[in-house]
Amino acid sequence: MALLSILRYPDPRLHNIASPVTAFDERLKKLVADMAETMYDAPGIGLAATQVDVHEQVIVIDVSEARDQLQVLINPEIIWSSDDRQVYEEGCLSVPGIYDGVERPSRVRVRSLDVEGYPREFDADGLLAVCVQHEMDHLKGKVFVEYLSLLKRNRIKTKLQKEERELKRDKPAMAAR
Ligand code: QAP
Ligand code: CO
Repeated sequence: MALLSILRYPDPRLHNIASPVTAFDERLKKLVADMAETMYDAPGIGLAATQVDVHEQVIVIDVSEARDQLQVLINPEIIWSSDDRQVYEEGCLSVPGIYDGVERPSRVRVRSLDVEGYPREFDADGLLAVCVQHEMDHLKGKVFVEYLSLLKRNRIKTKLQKEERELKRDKPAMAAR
């Protein structure tokens, strides 16, 4: 297993559209295992392949308290959404340190494949519903900050670009120690 590096907003690769998975092979199993390890290490509750620069429809989620309920969604589709909506304070491993409210349908019905390629269908509400929709947005090239006002999004962009510059500037100094 290996930790993967996570793309940070506003990296343009976060806007790539993911292709469906067609081969349920060892390579897919390794990608899923590495994504799960990366999510647990972060720690996060969800990670889409887009965020680790792999543009295929693969998502890992664990919203459990004990961190022992890994869900793997391959080629997911939302086949029903509720009319009622909820606002949830979202964050994202690709947008570190930023949290803001996003309104989405409260409940969704999801159809997806597991890592072996077998279909599954489930209903999600609460945090799981938020997480599934947030991660599926990543596969379509959408980051949660795109639901916020242009003013907020530009502030977030500027802040993260500044942090990125500082990170890069600190790297050579660390190597020289
Ligand atoms: C998406 O997000 C999500 O800023 C998953 O410094 C978020 O795991 C779904 C994280 C909210 C539903 C509700 C974010 C970790 C993790 C940060 C995450 C950070 C460290 C975010
Ligand atoms: Co995210």
